[in-house]
Amino acid sequence: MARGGCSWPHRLCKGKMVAVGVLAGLSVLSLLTYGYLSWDSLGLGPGGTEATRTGPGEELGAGAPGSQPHIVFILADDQGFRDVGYHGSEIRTPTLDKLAAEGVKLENYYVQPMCTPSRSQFITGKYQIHTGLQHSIIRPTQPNCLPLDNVTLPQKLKEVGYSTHMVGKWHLGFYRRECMPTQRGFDTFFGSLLGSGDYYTHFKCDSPGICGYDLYENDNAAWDHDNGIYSTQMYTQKVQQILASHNPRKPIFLYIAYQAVHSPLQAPGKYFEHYRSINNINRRRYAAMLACLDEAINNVTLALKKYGYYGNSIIIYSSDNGGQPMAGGSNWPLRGSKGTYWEGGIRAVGFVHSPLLKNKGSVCKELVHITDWFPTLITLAEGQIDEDIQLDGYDIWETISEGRRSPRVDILHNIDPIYTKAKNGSWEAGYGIWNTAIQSAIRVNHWKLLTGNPGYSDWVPPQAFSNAGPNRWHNERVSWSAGKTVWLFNITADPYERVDLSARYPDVVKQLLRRLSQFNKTAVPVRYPPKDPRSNPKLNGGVWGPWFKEDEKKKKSDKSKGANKQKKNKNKKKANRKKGQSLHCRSRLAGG
Ligand SMILES: *[C@@H]1O[C@H](CO)[C@@H](O)[C@H](O)[C@H]1NC(C)=O
Ligand SMILES: *[C@@H]1O[C@H](CO)[C@@H](O)[C@H](O)[C@H]1NC(C)=O
Ligand SMILES: *[C@@H]1O[C@H](CO)[C@@H](O)[C@H](O)[C@H]1NC(C)=O
Ligand SMILES: *[C@@H]1O[C@H](CO)[C@@H](O)[C@H](O)[C@H]1NC(C)=O
Ligand SMILES: *[C@@H]1O[C@H](CO)[C@@H](O)[C@H](O)[C@H]1NC(C)=O
Ligand SMILES: [Ca+2]
Repeated sequence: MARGGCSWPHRLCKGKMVAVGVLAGLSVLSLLTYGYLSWDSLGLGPGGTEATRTGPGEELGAGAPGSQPHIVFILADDQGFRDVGYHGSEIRTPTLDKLAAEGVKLENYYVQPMCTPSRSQFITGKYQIHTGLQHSIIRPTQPNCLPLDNVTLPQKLKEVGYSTHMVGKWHLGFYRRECMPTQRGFDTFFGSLLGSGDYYTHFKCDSPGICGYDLYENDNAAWDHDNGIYSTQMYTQKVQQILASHNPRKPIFLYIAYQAVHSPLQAPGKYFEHYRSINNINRRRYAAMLACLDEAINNVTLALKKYGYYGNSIIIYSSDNGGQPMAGGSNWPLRGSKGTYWEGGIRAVGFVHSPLLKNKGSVCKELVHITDWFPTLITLAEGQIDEDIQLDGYDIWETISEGRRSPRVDILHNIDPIYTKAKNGSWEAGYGIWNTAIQSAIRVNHWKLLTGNPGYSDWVPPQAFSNAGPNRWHNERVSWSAGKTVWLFNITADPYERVDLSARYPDVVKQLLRRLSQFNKTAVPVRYPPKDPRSNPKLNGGVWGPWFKEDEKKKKSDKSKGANKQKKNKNKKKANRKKGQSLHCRSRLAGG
């Protein structure tokens, strides 16, 4: 029990109580109590193991075969907070607006600031400090992937009879076969393994000359199935095929991770129709891409209805991180962008649409995090959460469906021990509790604390996209002394992070630093290996794909003891190199 006795579902571990309790006057305790009561009412008291829940399924005959809901999880890539009609965007998203309006809008919803981190947390229900992926993204040339001993959501859903399908972008590593989506719980996979690529050709150059093809059907390059269609349309067609060929009386989990609206900024001509007047070329292209994505979601919804899934389905829509203003995305009025721990990087567009919701047409302002889908969906699917998986997510179905208080009072946004670029950071600045050179961020009820260098920190208002070229920004620049390494905000009162309260509430700062320090004690080592030249697609038939061959490993281990010794030494050298490289990692804004 590395996590100090803090286990799901009874999450009121001592550390949390202390940390939160001292933050008096925030009605945290009443929130906690309420959250605790709601656990009780679920029959999930201390040590409770009854994972079966009551809820929407019950009215439709819980336990009866066929009552498990179909789960459709749609993840958009790099869609900014303001890049949806109902958040005031100039880009029209009639489908998203309608589905959200008829469902439950999540308006206090958090994800991680980049692709791999959000995807890893969604699929495991765990923070990055508990999977080793706390630094940056998985790069195509790195021998790294979601650790094979971390249990995934599709694996859990398969256990209880779900048919599991993934369409779209994986970005959780592929250096060996065991890392592939089909080995990590999906019956079928159609999509890409990397973080980005051409929307039509599915080629990607990671660096000059290191290029390859990246479209897969299950474990093989999908040359034969590649008809050069724009990926948003191609993935939607695949979803339609899956739905058409599956029996709707059997539960299905469909994870649709669209490539849109991540760069490169490409869209078919017809989607530019309404946006010719947007002068900023990046924003115009982004608008077209988003328009197409919106149409795709409409097509998916129509297919769910046409083939008989809709009545017993839960559609969850989420962005994976904030928008990248340089690539057309907008997070206004939030601060910062993709790749940062400002709200613009992590506060996301999200909603749930389902005939099974009780409070249809409502707005949920309770704290919800991307790790919460794991326990929520497994519980809805009548699956079992093993007591020994230490989850960071909470079952938030009643919060969403019935408007109850969220059981969640805090979010560890991240601790990245490798990213220590804040030059003036120190243990002193962290009251001897925490080294503020480290990039970290944590939320506890209203409070959010950031340390280190949180990343690009301007506000980018809509006018920034108006007439100037992409190089001329009318940002609201931040004026602070460059040496700052601690910030404290009351996010509820100040969601735009304009008033830093760290000097005014040093005791709150200390409490939050202590909480960070507690989380840090449960962290596993960072996995961020140096690139492996064997990853070059040229050595792999022109395809990005698993390059670490099991046979090779076997042959090696079959050799003499002497050979093994040599190998060990080699590994040692590698580990040292890894350390050196990690400290000089590339910008967080790249990729993801
Ligand atoms: C995930 O995998 C990593 C690497 O093997 C391991 O250290 C960690 O304990 C695992 N975490 C969980 C919660 O399974
Ligand atoms: C949606 O379906 C229509 C009608 O079949 C089709 O013309 C359109 O290309 C589809 N759009 C997307 C994005 O899949
Ligand atoms: C976090 O934990 C690691 C050990 O896992 C330790 O080396 C490091 O000093 C800790 N960092 C802080 C800021 O406490
Ligand atoms: C940051 O450190 C430099 C010296 O390394 C110092 O000159 C500067 O005053 C510091 N800034 C702050 C705000 O502490
Ligand atoms: C934080 O903001 C909320 C909402 O405005 C308010 O209720 C709470 O009292 C604030 N906390 C502090 C310490 O100002
Ligand atoms: Ca992303």
